[in-house]
Amino acid sequence: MSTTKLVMAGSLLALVPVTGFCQAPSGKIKPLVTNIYTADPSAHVFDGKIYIYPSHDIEANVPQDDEGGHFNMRDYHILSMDVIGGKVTDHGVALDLKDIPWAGRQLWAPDAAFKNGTYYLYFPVKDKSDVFRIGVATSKNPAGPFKPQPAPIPNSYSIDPAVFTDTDGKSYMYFGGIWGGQLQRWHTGTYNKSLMTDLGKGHETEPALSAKVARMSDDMLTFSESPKDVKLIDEKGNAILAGDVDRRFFEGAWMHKFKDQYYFSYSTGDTHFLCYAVSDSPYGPFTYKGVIMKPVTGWTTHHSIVEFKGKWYIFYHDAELSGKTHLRNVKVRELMRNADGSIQTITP
Ligand code: FUB
Repeated sequence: MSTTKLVMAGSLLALVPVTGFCQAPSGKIKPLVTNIYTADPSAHVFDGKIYIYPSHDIEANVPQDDEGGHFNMRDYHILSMDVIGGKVTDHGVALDLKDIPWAGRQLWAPDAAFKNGTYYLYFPVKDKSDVFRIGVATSKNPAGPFKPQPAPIPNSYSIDPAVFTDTDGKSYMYFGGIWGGQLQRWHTGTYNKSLMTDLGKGHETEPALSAKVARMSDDMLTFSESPKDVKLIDEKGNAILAGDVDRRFFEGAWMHKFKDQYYFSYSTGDTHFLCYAVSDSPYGPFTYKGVIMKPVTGWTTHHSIVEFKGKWYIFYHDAELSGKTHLRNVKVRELMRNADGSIQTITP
């Protein structure tokens, strides 16, 4: 089947059961779905099932550039499965760009949360001025359809929201991404369009730009505080520097808690690692600990980590199906830890 047919089929189908084994007899990890291209999987356990909130990659024929113009996605499909390795269901379109009144283009990596009997879908999209903001949409069903709020979350900017609810019930949004994710443009507090990638030449020995964290209000629709820096430090307590490109934050934040420790994980973007850092507070500072996953096929790397039935899993993507950076496919594999809680590095 050609690429075009694959994508068209995906956009027309709803509630599609898809063969969902994740590991071939050879040991090779297989894409979770092949009827559509998917990326940036945020996985959660809701109602005893795994729900995956991915980006829905499409061929929009936009030339590749450093701002990620070729990632020109227009809707979200939610996937679910009862067991890891079981059948994967594609629930069809859960939210469409055309139904978000303030949106311009590019629906990027989403996340979801559940509170007060409501499911929340958080999504980054450029507004009509081409500035990334983060929106929220609600549903009574984890698979949607989701109804968007009329405006973006006030004080939100940049991309890749990841919402973590702590064991005490407090929820936090981690977000941000440099280069095409525009985080650097907010460095001074107001939007400065001239900063294209990061802080630029001459800033390599300064602390790297940080992801942001903000506690969510009880209704999960706004921030209850101004976003703060997610500080990354090395084992000596020094800030990770902008020039330390194998360790500095780029995009794709995720948070999980293991044995009372907060694990902040992220992508290093142009060096293509998934890394993690640990703290005893959800606000950090987080001490860099190592690489979770070495580079995958394709430019971007993006993940989530979730516990399900007593095991930990990492959901991630690569570009195995298409061989093209902007047409990705999500995968899952078990995440292994050492006795001290450190994460074993995966070579995909
Ligand atoms: O999918 C578009 C962007 O690519 C995401 O927002 C980033 O994390 C990267 O995966």
